[in-house]
This record gives sequence, structure tokens and C-alpha cells, in this order.
Amino acid sequence: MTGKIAGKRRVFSGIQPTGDIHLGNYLGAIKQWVESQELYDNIFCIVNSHAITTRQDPATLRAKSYELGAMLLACGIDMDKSSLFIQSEIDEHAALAWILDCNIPMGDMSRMTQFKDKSSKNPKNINVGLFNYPALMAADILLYQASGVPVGEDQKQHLELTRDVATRFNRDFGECFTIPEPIIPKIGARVMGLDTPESKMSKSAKGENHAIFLLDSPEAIVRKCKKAVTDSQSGIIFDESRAGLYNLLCIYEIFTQQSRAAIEAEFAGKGYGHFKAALAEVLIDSLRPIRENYARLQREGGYIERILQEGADKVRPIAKATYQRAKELVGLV
Ligand code: ATP
Ligand code: LTN
Repeated sequence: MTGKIAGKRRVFSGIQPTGDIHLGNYLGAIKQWVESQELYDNIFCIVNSHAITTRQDPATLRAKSYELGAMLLACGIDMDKSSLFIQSEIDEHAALAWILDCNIPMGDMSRMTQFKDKSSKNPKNINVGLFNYPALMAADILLYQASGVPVGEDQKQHLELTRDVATRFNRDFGECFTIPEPIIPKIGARVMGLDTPESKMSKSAKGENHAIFLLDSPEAIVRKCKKAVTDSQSGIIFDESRAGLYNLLCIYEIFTQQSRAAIEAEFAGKGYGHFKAALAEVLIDSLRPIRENYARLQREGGYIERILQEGADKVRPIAKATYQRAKELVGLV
């Protein structure tokens, strides 16, 4: 397909420039983007058009989009191996979403649980864009002929919808889109809120001890670990029925890369306080380089803006070629 690096599978993923990046975003998505950069032909997108499905302050949205660019570079996205750009820089995303809208049954769209969840959390602003969000996401992916989409568990249903609309379109109008597959990490695909272990860690949740953000100070990390909800049982063991502890242990497992047996042995006979202190220490050490990289990038005025512009210029021809083909197939040209 157009512009593809020879022999490499193309992956595409997106992240919204709303709120601050937390451990869920990092472990569910960004970490795997970074670690598999060598393997794939990577396109990553700051999805600011998705962000306006909930009300945003314009100046803040603009600033957050660039901050997210800096954060992704700080986490290890390497512009020699990956393309990174801002969604609204490429008009074909919204344009293809319209063609897809006209090919998605209402029934399919109405089943999306993220819409139900977000509209119940924000009953004063249930807009058409929020409902159509998955069509824009499908357009993001299909425009670039991506065959893999590294995301957290929560995006699986949107990927199914993307696959369905692409398959139907190819069948009804002619070959146009690569059918993408989700790439979901084995652990970290669903990091839970520290204060609410029954719901996923989210940028839009309110509680001050809900999420650990990548830029949190060491003091904040210690406090949040200490306050994390656990249970009244004893024993530091991996037991899914003890949701709070299990979530913390999975986070510890990913960052230390130790086996579950080794972790359980390390904390045998110890209490929650001891484990939470060890977790905080691991998190502080692991997130320090990201914090330092981010601070350095923030001092380099104009750099992020330039990088993101170059990223858009690099991938725009791919999006244009796919959109042109879709337009021709449906009879718009
Ligand atoms: P919100 O919940 O406020 O809508 P978000 O935190 O889900 O926002 P997004 O920008 O929508 O953030 O997600 C970016 C990526 O992070 C997606 O791939 C998503 O699947 C992943 N992700 C988000 N939350 C989690 C989580 N708690 N655990 C694992 N992955 C997550
Ligand atoms: N819907 C995703 C963000 C997103 C995305 C994408 C992810 C928008 N477009 C394309 C993967 C591919 C979310 O809410 N996390």
C-alpha cells in the first residue's frame, strides 16, 4: 500500500489531548507503541478532533495537543522510527468519517458502550459527535491502511466496528481498506482506578487519588499508593477477586518485569504498607526519566510544533490516496 515501509506491518494508534497522561494510557497503549517501534511501520496521532466531543476550552486544547506531543517523545517515541501528528492537520479524517457514517447501521453504532458510558457521565452535552466518535476513529485507522492498532482493552469494541464497516465497504464498493486487528497487551490492558478498582483508570475521573500521572511528583506517587483502595484480607498474592490489590500487583509486575511467583515470595509475610512503599519506589524510579525528558523538551521552544508539522506532512499523502479511492468507489468523483 501507499508509502509503506517495505516488509513492515503498519500500525496506527491515537490518544486524546484531554487531561494528563496516566498509568493506564502508558501501560495500555504508549509503552507498547514505544517498545515495538523497531518492529512496525508506526503512525501515531494526537486525536484533537475526538477531544471536542466533550467541551474543551480552545486555548487549553491547543496547548494540551502540543504537551501531549512532548509527552509521547518523552516516553520514547522516536521520530526516525515513527510518524506523530495532530489529527486536525489532515482534513481527510473528517471527510472519510462522513463516508463511513453513511455505511454504518444505526443499530451497530447504538451498541457502543463508550458512548453510553460517556453520555451518562456528561448528561448535559450528549452531542452527535460523541455518538459518531467511532466512525471518526475508524476513519483514522482505515485512511492509513493500518493492519494493527495497539490500544487498551476499552477500545476493542470500536475496533470491531471499524473492521465491520471496512469489510462491508470493500464488499459493496470494491477493495479499498486493509482490515485492522487490535493489538492488546497481555498485562496492563485495563489498569483500574486506584480509588475505584472496579472501574478503569480514566483521564476524566474526578478523585484526586484516582490515577497516577506520568508527571506526578515523587510525593504524589507515595501518597496515591498509600491511599490506594485494597481490602481487609491479608497476604500479598495475585488474586483477581481482590481487585484493588490485584491492580497494584499487575502494575508492579510490569515495571519490575519479575514473575508473579517471585513477587509473591518477595512480599510473603509482609503487609500492604510494605508493598505499597515498594510499589511507589519502583514507580518513582521508572517514571523519573520520562519526567526529566519532558522538562527538557518543554525548554526547546518551537521544537514540538515543528516535529508535529513534519509528521503530518509525511503521512498526508497516504491519507489523501485512500480518501481519493473511497470517493471514487462511492461515486463522489
Ligand atoms: P477518558 O477515559 O477520559 O476518555 P482515556 O484515559 O481513556 O480517556 P484516551 O486518550 O481515550 O484516554 O486513551 C488513549 C489510550 O489509552 C487508548 O489506547 C486506551 O485504550 C488506553 N487506555 C486508556 N485508559 C486505560 C486504562 N485504564 N488501562 C489501559 N489502557 C487504557
Ligand atoms: N478512541 C480512542 C482514541 C483513538 C484511537 C484512534 C485509538 C482515536 N482514534 C485510532 C486507536 C486508533 C480512545 O478513546 N482511547
